[in-house]
Amino acid sequence: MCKKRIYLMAAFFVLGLALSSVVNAADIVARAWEFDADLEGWGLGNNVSDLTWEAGGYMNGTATNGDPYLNSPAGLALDITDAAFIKVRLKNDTPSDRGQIYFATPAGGFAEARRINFTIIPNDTDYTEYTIDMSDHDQWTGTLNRIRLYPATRADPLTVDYFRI
Ligand SMILES: [Ca+2]
Repeated sequence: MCKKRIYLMAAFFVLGLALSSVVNAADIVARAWEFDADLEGWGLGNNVSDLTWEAGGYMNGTATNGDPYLNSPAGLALDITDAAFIKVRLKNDTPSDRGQIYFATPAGGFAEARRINFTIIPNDTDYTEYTIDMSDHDQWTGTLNRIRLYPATRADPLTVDYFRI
């Protein structure tokens, strides 16, 4: 086998490794809440009534006004250095087209400085997975203490299948 061909094969191998790492970046999961058996420590934040676990693996509640949110357990101490994406699967059975995520780090608690909006499908009759790119947020770094989800910004039923970081 000539040297040129070996170099070419090596180049393709390295290229393949690089491409596979790009593809897999969105699949890195630092922490996941699947709600398979219970609420896994998630709880009422504000303006949500009747938050319950639902057979089939869902968090279910009713937003009572346009500012509903749910909190993860506190004290996560999660290293988010390589966690560039959040994936949340929910059913937005409301006319709202916007969800929000707030996060708390050692730099500070839930505040506008640590918020990101994401677009959701209004009046969705099925579950949709939303991938939120956190890598451009300058405060998304180091250690995550707690996270807060606004599944929509309208009052109506809300259902979340999973939340993955
Ligand atoms: Ca689930």
